[in-house]
Amino acid sequence: MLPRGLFVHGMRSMELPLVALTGAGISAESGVPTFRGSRGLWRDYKPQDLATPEAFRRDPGLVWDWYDWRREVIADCQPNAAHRTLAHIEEKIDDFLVVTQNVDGLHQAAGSRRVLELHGNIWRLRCTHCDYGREDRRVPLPDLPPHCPHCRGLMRPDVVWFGEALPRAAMEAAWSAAANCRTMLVVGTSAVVEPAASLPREARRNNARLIEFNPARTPVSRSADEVFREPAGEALPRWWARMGAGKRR
Ligand code: BJW
Ligand code: ZN
Repeated sequence: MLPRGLFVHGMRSMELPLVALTGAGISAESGVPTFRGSRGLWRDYKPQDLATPEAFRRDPGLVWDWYDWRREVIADCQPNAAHRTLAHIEEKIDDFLVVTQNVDGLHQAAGSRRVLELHGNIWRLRCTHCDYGREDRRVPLPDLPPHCPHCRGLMRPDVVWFGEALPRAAMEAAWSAAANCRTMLVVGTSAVVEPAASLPREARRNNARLIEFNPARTPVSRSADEVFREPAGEALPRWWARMGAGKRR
């Protein structure tokens, strides 16, 4: 969802001092499972069985069981120090923007308001028939799979599956932010899923500084100006404290 007050086209000429691109790793310390890696969701579940429109058409009950379980996991999670640091940065730096691939809503729970959600939000449901959508935070959902109150069509999680287009306004705003920022923080993403993975490249192409926070190496690492090989909940607050103290390197 595009945050109120964010003008997509107006941003083209506006230089943004700082933008953060976040992925599942930023929520790992909150207890939200990541996708890839030895303990990621894709170790036990196949993306093609659960995170594609074909999988949903084939077996909506199976897909909903998985999302209902993930909603229950996320419902017990709280934002961590990394989410809170980004919310704090928003209070201090004009036009600071979080571009997230996450669907968990933890940035907003931490207090961030300028958040672009590229892959949707797990707390929203939308009808596959009439496009009616609503937020629903009940866990577990009472009737699975849920049906639309207006047309009785099948409701789906309002997230972006493989092979689906990203929400256009959010992607345009994210692209513009990448092209116009001076520094991009790349936090907790394996940076392999397109088109989000192209955002740091676009920032770099436009001479932005890239600062990566990730315990593991990623495709971003080779072009990053600074890398913190640590959990984001530890490194990001420390980095920000250093910035706040005016100790820029
Ligand atoms: C820590 C940490 C700590 C751990 N602190 N860090 C070009 C080339 C090749 C392929 C494609 C291409 N263009 C499109 C594609 C296909 C596909 C794609 O990219 N595939 C690749 C995987 C090969 N992309 C798509 O299909 C996209 N759609 C699209 O392009 O459509 C085109 C189109 C246009 C017009 C009409 C129609 C179509 C859609 C992609 C949707 C991705 N969806 C998912 C599921 C969302 C819903 C849900 O949650 O269920 O999004 S998949 C999953 O991956 C999820 C994530 O947002 C996304 C990215 O993962 P992320 O966030 O990076 O997590 P991980 O787990 O990969 O990494 C975690 C990182 O954290 C690791 O690096 C750890 O080290 C680190 N970490 N602890 C900091 N404490
Ligand atoms: Zn409907």
